[in-house]
Amino acid sequence: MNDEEKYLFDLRGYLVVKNALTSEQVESLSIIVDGKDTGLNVPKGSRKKRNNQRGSDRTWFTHEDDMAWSSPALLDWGGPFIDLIDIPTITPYLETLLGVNYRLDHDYMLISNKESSHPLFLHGGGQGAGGVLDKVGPTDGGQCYYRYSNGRFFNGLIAVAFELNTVSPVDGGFACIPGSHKSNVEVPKICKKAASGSPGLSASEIPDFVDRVTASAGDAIIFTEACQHGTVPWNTESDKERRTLFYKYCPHAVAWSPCYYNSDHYEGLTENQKNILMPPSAFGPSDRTSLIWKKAQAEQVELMRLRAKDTG
Ligand SMILES: O=C(O)CCC(=O)C(=O)O
Repeated sequence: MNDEEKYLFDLRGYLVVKNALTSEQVESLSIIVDGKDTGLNVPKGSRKKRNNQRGSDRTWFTHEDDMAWSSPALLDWGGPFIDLIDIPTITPYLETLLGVNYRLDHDYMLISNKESSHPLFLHGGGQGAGGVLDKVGPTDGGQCYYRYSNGRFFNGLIAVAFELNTVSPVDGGFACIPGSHKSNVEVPKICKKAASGSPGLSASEIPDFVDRVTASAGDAIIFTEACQHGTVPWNTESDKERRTLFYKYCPHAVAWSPCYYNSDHYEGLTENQKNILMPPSAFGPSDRTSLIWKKAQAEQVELMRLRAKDTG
């Protein structure tokens, strides 16, 4: 992360890393997504409403039969999805923004198209931009923080959003209030407006101080969750589709998701990838905590086995 990027991240709360993925990586990730029965892909022209998220993010609990503390992740799709855990084009940014021994907390894929257009729901930061429904604002106990001191960045959660398709601001996509990760005053009321009974803004209601961010296929948008952000409603005139893979990282002692990864589930992980999949721990990877993780992972497997037996 060079000095200009550090300056811009501190100033705005986000960065676009151009060509974080090669075109081969974009292609292989896209082919896997195409081939999966994710509940996200419906035939062209179908009126069926899409469930537009898939992954281990448990701010959404989609079905009562879902495991409460262990969830399907994009990593389960293997290969290039595993590579993204510590991809060399992104790792230096994570090390600078989070320090050593950060962990992957959760992942998910977001698909936006004309059938899945929702109002913009700004959220993040300590100011509660999303109003009463903002789960990561005022009620998070301070985990959604950003700080820079003694020459170091401190972030409670860093999101890396890999774009598989080119998105232009007129289509929709990521938007944020640049600089809001450092704001001290409550976000203007217009941002909390309820459109059609639910919180959020239609495209024409989005104030000028919300920036729409342009990204091409293969680019990654890195942002601090402390910056007020959200998804611009998809332009219903656009035939394009946005496919974004989110990998969200935090310091090793912090946890956002009630679920954690079990590194025993994934074959061929490097030592570094195993460390990044660590459950939250106040001590980071060490001989002593490794023993605790091993036991916790084994117990997780046993609980899954017992549940499967119970329902089977
Ligand atoms: O990239 C986007 O559409 C924003 C996603 C978002 O709101 C989030 O990751 O919390």
